[in-house]
Amino acid sequence: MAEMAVTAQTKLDARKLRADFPIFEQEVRGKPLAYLDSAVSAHKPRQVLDKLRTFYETSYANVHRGVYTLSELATAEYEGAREKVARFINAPAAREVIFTHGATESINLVAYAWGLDNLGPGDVVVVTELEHHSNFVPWQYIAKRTGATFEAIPLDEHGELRLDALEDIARVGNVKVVANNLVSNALGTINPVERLAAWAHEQGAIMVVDAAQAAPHHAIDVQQLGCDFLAFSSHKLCGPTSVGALWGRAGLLEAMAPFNLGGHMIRSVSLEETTWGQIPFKFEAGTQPIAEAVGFGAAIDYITDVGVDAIEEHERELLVYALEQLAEVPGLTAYGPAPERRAGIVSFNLDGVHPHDVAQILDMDGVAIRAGHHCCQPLMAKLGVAATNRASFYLYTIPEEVDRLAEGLHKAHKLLA
Ligand code: 7TS
Repeated sequence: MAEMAVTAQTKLDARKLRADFPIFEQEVRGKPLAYLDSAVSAHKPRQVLDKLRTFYETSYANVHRGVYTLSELATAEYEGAREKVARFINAPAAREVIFTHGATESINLVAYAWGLDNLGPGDVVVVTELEHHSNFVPWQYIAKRTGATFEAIPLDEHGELRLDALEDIARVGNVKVVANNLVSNALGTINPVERLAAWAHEQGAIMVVDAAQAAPHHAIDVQQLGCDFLAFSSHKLCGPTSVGALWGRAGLLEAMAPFNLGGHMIRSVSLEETTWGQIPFKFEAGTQPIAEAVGFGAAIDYITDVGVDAIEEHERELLVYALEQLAEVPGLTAYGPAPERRAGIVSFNLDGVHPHDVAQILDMDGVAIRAGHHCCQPLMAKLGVAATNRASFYLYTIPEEVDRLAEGLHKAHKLLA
């Protein structure tokens, strides 16, 4: 096993944190699990699992409905989780945080509820070539539905946005919305969202930030970013699936039509007319993922205790180490910007070997990585590939797992290239 400085300066003790995660107690194909796919979803610590169980066992009821004690307890837990989300992203007010089923639903909410009423012919919707499909397809679709023009900021050869293209884009029409991820799931690029938000506002546009890949690994401050909406999921930051958040400026949310219609989001309903409730409830129709939201709050507590800055630093050290190790694998091409410009994600291809074959060879040794287009087909087209392999790190990733990745890649090269 190679010697390296990864553990020496790290403020976070990944080996110790790992003990919080029951998943690592099992072996895969007779080997300890090396889980290098946290960008797709992160594992759950006991603290979150215990919280879910305790909530169901002691405080569970539907929220905002009963006047009985149990419902009040559940409501307090649910609203407490909303406050945790708000603090986590430095939102000015908790009522600006809407619980959704995840980043995808959060972005669809904005694209439909804001987009259908605010876009039309002559308007321009701007995304980037680096978006996950969930921040690309809804905008492309709503642009088509409304007659707006759809533009994508291109990438340079390092996987960075080409901001010099903005002038040309501004000449296409009235820029009304700019949508970008803060961290790319495919390359790890940390995008210049603050600059894009300033540019969007100069154009009279809103700035929508997909923080699905940023929130687990990179401190977020919506006020500093200067954005208007921000979306992320719980499951990528050690929380339960099926819950996420949308933050939006109160003024915008109040002016928007609802997205889902039904129970709990109304003020009054009659045969003639229905009026909407206050935010955030206007956007939370039906029974919410209540326990999941409470678990989301527990996950935020967990990663806040560890420290998001410490997580980012830990991942960067692993990234630098991984890039060194991967550079020694014959025929390997790695994509993405310099380590200081990205999160703990490495995308690469082995010359002449299909990414799925690489991932299968690694799996034989208990190493889990992702292979595919990562829901970023426009980016794959730009890179001139159909798919890549992707390894991604989190707070529980240890350098030995990177060593096992590198060993597996040497093996894949020998067997298949
Ligand atoms: N945006 C980004 C940048 C993402 O990475 C993902 C999921 C999403 C949005 C959607 O999040 P969801 O929780 O609503 O599904 N990312 C990935 C991935 O990297 N590989 O598969 C899904």
